[in-house]
Amino acid sequence: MERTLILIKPDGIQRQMVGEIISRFEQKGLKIVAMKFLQMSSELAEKHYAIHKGKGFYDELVSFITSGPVLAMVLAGRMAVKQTRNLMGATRPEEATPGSIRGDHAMFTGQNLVHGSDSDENAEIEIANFFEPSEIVNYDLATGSWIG
Ligand code: DAT
Ligand code: MG
Repeated sequence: MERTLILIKPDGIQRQMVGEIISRFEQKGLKIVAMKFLQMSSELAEKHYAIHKGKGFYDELVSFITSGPVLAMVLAGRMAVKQTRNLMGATRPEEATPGSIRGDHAMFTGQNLVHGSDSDENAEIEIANFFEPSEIVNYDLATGSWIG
């Protein structure tokens, strides 16, 4: 069972799309194991986006993610990183497939509604930036015993 860190970014909160975005992940079958509504500090944003430091859009990225509250969550499930990235759609909304979150609802790369970890290794690092181990809840869904 893999885990991933998902953020509903400030544009998702401002556009009141929290329910819409979470429901897509739930309907797919991902399990919510942690959730936190917070205003990210610049320190946390710099840590979270450390891999992008030095890129042209880095300052914009940090400033946008700290511009308002975000919803952070840990989702668990089989191949959680890949499954959530498929549901999110491509980074650039004009390349995101219709049916995906970004494909259906985003117009700009800088405001693409949602963050999702891009590898199991990065997921564990990103999860640790936002959650203490004690804030992650271990429980079973009825569907968890399905074979797949
Ligand atoms: P993703 O969010 O799909 O993992 P990423 O990790 O490459 O994409 O980049 C992180 C975020 O940075 C992305 O969601 C939006 C922003 N971004 C990426 N490339 C950009 C660009 N060329 N111009 C402006 N913002 C960009
Ligand atoms: Mg990324």
